[in-house]
Amino acid sequence: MNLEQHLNEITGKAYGKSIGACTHIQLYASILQLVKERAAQVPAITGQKKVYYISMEFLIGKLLSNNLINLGIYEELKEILAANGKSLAEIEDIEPEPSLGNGGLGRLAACFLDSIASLGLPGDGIGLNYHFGLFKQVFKNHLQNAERNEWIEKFSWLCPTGTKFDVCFGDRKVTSVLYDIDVIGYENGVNKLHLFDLESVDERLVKKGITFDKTAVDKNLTLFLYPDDSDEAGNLLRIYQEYFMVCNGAQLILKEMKEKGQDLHRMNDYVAIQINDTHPTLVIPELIRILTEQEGFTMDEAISVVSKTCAYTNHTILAEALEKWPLAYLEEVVPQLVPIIKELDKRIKAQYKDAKVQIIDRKKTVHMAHIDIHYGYSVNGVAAIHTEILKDTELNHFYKIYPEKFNNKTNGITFRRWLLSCNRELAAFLTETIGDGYKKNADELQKLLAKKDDQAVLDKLADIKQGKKEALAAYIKENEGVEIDVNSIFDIQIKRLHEYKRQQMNALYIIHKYLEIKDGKKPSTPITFLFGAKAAPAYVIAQDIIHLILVLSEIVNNDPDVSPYMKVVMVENYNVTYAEKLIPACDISEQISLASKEASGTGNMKFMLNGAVTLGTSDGANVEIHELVGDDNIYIFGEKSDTVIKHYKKADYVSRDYYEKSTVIKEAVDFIVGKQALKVGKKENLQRLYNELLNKDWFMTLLDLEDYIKTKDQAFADYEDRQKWKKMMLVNIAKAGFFSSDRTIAEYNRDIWKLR
Ligand code: 26V
Repeated sequence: MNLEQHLNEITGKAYGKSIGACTHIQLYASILQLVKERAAQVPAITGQKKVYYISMEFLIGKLLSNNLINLGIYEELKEILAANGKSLAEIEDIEPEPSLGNGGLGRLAACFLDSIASLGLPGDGIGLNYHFGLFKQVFKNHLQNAERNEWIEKFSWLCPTGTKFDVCFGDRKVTSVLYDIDVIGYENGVNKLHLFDLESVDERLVKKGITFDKTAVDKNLTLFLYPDDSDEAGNLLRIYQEYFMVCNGAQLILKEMKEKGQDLHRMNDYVAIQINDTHPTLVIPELIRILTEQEGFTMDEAISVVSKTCAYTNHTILAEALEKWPLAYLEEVVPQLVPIIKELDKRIKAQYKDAKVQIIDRKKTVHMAHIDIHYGYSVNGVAAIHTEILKDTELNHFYKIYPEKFNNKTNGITFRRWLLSCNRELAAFLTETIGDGYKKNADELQKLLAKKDDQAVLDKLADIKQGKKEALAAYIKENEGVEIDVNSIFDIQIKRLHEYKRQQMNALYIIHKYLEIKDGKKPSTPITFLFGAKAAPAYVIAQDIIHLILVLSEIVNNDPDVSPYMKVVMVENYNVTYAEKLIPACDISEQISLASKEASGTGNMKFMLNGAVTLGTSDGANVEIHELVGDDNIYIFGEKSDTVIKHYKKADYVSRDYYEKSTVIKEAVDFIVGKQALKVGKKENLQRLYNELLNKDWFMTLLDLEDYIKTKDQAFADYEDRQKWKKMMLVNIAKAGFFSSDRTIAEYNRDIWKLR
């Protein structure tokens, strides 16, 4: 049956209508059905060994467009709909975005699932089905408010499976239900994302905003995703959620093994479990518990096979984000695991005298990463510099014991979503110019380098960018009510709000530029400064930084002397869908974390692929971007990681010294608590941020501010040389192939999973 007949059949059965007579919502539901039916025809990916990517977060984004692309029916369907007077783009808008992740870590997991399936590797995701996911951000009085994101609707990608498991928290028993989402590979087979839910979950528990009874564990477990992406949650509920996930995951893995008749004693021949940060660490003691209590394994046998099956990825060196739980918490939530964890700890203590590698320390705190490193077979960082820092400093004690376990896997992004789907115009032009081999072999993007002096190619790249800027401007007008100049430079910083990412440094630049314009020094080309960021509700300074940016946008955009030359926009509720519109439209990609702090970053890769030029520090994957594009195609500034690490060691960074030495810095910082800002903003928030910057500035904003201003001004000046800029765009696109998550996954498979 052809595609049009298939869709007509579905609309006919469901609504008694043909395509042309359906509403957009009816078509959305029908296409969803069609994709599910088509996916069911695609063979499941199988093989002798399978990887399970276990993660508290899968920031999958909307799925319709990607699934159509991966099934190879996007264009055809678009035309069929158009012929019937319908717009696929408008139908895509209807889909709600699930918010099952905080930021980079969750989005990476989603990119990985796409690549695993696209490479034809057997591998499923295991996670949780949060009903309201991460909060929805709403701005009111220049402050962030948090509301629930109701993303689960009648028509959904979630497929009930009928699988149920019991999960015990000591004597308390709850039941899970399992939903699956198809992960459709690009012109390849299908894997699954398994999302566990609590059978007795009760949405009525949620009161105002995102408040709910934290103690009603049998009702609340899968209501929300923790909104902290750095701070230790310090909350029992997080451990309940983590155990709920891994207990279900372990049961699912063992069930699948048994169904295939596989010998549990040789688990590592059939299964690899990739532990995404420390959040799923309890899967290690849980598997050991099940094998010893229910499968007749000795403790030695269980520990041995589990240790050969589990591998750990570290995503951060921020000490405060490495999970440590008081033993007493674990005793309360999962008493059944405590004897196992104690046994694992006892074996380490017997072997190593160094207190730094213990699992349970003197204060009876359990270090989750230590379990992963001792009882897993691989430890990887997510960018070259990050892995080196882990080996040399943060995890040096472990590296000395297990040098062979440590390896780097520089992150990647799926080009299906971050090029083929979000920038169809660029993808089509690339196909026309270098052929479509790059879609399966991203390295082929380098063929574009041969066109570096081809004026028609350069102009077309600039045209595509311009079109995307116009589309973004229209979207922002509609969603934020702000008009932006499509002929301005689009300078964009989009990522979670965190002091180490230094949105506050960008804000200080904006103040500086504002004061310059007030002084009569106008930029040749107007600039639009765009931000998107959610802040953890409990992260006070992060809220204050959002406040400052919103206050600045009010001041700048409403000042008739200045607004023709610059605008500041912080988009509300930044999410994957917004990223897909912002990234293709960007000229300058802001990647300005304090060197050594951003493990990798993946937004930097998405921007580069879409022809933006990076303005960044030597941090995370920026370092590798720099190596690939060379000095002439990137703007690097700021202190290097070794200098920064030394400052921390010696505790010799004093932000006030930088403030006092430089009038430029002083003027910008003082503006935060100046008359103009206080007239628009709240004294409490602005004063607190000002004090923080002057008296603490833990992430050394003022250290790099002058170099940042200088380098950013240079980038804006270079933008005037349109020819030079177009070439930079071309080189960035051409060199982005390395950052395909297909390459990353091929490396995980080659070095860690060894699936075939
Ligand atoms: C920690 C916690 C603590 C408990 C509450 C919930 C929660 C959620 C997340 C985290 C750790 C987040 C770590 C993270 O997102 N790391 C980012 O990982 C990206 C993918 O590897 C990487 O590109 C970013 O540089 C890194 O910050």
